[in-house]
Amino acid sequence: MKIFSGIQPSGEIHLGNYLAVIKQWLDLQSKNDCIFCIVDWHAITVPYDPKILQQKIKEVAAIYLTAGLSPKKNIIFTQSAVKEHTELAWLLNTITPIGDLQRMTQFKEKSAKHIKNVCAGLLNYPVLMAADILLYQTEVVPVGQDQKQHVELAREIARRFNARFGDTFTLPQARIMKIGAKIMSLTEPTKKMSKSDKPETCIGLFDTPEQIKKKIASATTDSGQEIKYNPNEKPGISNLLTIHSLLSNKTIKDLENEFTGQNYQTFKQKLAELLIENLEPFRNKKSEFEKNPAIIDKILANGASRAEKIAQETMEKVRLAMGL
Ligand code: AQP
Repeated sequence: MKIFSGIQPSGEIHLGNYLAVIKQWLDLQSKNDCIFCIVDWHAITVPYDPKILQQKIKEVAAIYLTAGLSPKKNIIFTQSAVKEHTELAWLLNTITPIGDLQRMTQFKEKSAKHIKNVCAGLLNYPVLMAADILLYQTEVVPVGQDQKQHVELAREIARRFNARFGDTFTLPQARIMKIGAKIMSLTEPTKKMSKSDKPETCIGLFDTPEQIKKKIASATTDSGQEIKYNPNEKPGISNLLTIHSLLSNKTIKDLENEFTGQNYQTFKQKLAELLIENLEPFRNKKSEFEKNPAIIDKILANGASRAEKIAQETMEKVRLAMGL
């Protein structure tokens, strides 16, 4: 299968990105043709600091590699290195109704959050994402729950293009984890964990053991002391149980049994230990890549030239179909 997926270099990659998305990539990489992108053009649709964007791109690449994605087997590259993404996005804009973009949940949420800075790029974000996906004739897009709507729109744009200009694009579909598709904020467990939120709301993959202990200890829990999964009535402990289950590979039922009669504090201590152990490779490798940034530059340049070849083939078909 042809797989495409990406993460924005818009902050520190967190546990939600890792458990819901990067772990899917690790499962998919051996048997599929995978393209993993660092989607920097998406990250600039909200206010950002140009001085640190390159550093953030490198950090995301370091996380992809540390997690275990093979740069030989997969194509790993930065979106802005392949100009065809913007060319296709422009062309797809011409067949995308504005109403479809205005009803996107992410647009509504982000435009409310950045009320003084709602740029056209934020509205057109899903069209650029459709271009990212369709350029590579993608069949499957592993994402978190929040991006499902954008993948569905990409599919609809592809269907509309094919109907109007002839069969050109593969129709993509989202791949979403049954458990952990939406990891919630540690301090407001009814909200999604988000890169651009305050540090105490999320666990970053490079967090130190001290930071992890502190964040988990102060994570919002619910009334009572029972370790029970019930996202409606106990969103805090349910989120922590989900995280534990994904890291320990134990079912939530097994965890409920294991922690019967124990209190939130004991559970949180065990979860912090588990996180510290699981994230150790990220902390260790970070300094290795920082000492030798040329490794990452080389991998991204190689990935970009492999991606560009596929993107150019698709664009030839698209231009021909559209009479350009
Ligand atoms: N909390 C989450 N739980 C599960 N999956 C998540 N994803 C993001 N947050 C969670 C998934 O991670 C992938 C990459 O996300 P993104 O970088 O494209 O942007 P995002 O969805 O907007 O993520 P953030 O963390 O909330 O970033 P900011 O704050 O910059 O907007 C996607 O597949 C996403 O579903």
